[in-house]
Amino acid sequence: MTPRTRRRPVLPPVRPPSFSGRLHDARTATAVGRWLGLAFAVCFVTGLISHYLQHPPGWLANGLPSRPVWGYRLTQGLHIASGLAAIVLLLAKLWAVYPRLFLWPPLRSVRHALERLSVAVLVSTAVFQVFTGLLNVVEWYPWPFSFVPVHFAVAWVVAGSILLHLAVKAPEIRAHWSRRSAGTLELPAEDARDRRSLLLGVGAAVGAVTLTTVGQSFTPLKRLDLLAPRHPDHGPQGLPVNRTAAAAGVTPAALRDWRLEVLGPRPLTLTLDQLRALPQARARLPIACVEGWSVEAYWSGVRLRDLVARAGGRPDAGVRVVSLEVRGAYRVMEMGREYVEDPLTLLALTLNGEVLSQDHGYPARIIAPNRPGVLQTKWVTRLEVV
Ligand SMILES: Nc1nc2c(c(=O)[nH]1)N[C@H]1C(S)=C(S)[C@@H](COP(=O)(O)O)O[C@H]1N2
Ligand SMILES: [Mo]
Repeated sequence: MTPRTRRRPVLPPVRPPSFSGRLHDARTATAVGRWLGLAFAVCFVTGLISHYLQHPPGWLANGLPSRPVWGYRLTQGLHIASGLAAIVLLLAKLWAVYPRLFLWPPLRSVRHALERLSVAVLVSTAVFQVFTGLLNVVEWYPWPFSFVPVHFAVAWVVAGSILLHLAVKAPEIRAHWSRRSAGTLELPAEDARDRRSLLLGVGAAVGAVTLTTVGQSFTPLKRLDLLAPRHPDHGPQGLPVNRTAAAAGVTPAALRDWRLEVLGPRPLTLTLDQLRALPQARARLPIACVEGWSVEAYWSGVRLRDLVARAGGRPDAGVRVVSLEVRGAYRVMEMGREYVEDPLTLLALTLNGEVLSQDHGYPARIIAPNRPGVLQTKWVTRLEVV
């Protein structure tokens, strides 16, 4: 025996944690992942629609569709509902795969390192996206950046990471796609029943979240709307208010000398009585807030295109709308030709048969079909034909 002269210090062996739960497997991850993928896909597409309706690129600014009148109501309702469902599904999915965080050795190859990096990007951006979206729904912004551009940019990163993830995991997804294909993989038979229970539980949680919130926009279910911050019926004149006159700095004193200015080739100024004396039109249109609530109401007032014509504007003009509001992101709004031309686009003076309340934009507000709520400008004081 050769005597060892020097002994290397021996580190205690590293023991990664072990997980006794049996459902942290690819079949569970695939089953939940399919629904999560669907929720994210719906959320992404409806989010793009919302974004481009609010911030159309130049070439689209005059070509946005003003029909169907309920279009934005539907897509934004789906955006919020799929986003809320995605929170539950994302939690279930993370539960299914989290033991992989503790893989040992953590990195086996360059390829493995890249794969883990892509999953890290996917998980962090997906969590960020549903988290910021949820807080926006409750109008709480505990961060230094502005919500809309960041939420929009990160959506692309999530979408790209999901596509990459699908590509990397394609063989496993294919193998575990259906119960039948999974049956050939020799997963323990007794897990199947437990997995079914787990998936039923996740489905029930998604159902509960959806049913207790979707009534904020899908009004037939409004009686179940227990968890959404807005109820479609609660507010002055039976309609919620996002920003009150007080919050917008619109004071009774500022309203006393109110006039509507219409700037164009033949500029004019109108008092409220003069506006009321013009031909009035009526429309049943929804207000659909980006934060998820929406509700239909009856509006009446002067067609925007009539006001443009009076100011000598061409029939295909766009309009810039300026509010009396002192500051705020929605003080100035641009409206493309399709909306200006639409006979349902009104400078509304009444809501559900009554003079607009101050919080709903007295004396005059915009209401247009198929537009995000943020663009239904209240307390309008100037129209600029452009
Ligand atoms: N001038 C102005 N108009 C505005 C807003 C605003 O902050 N300022 N908020 C908008 C938003 S976000 C929505 S959802 C609708 C809500 O209209 P309502 O308060 O009459 O229901 O008004 C829009 N019009
Ligand atoms: Mo809104």
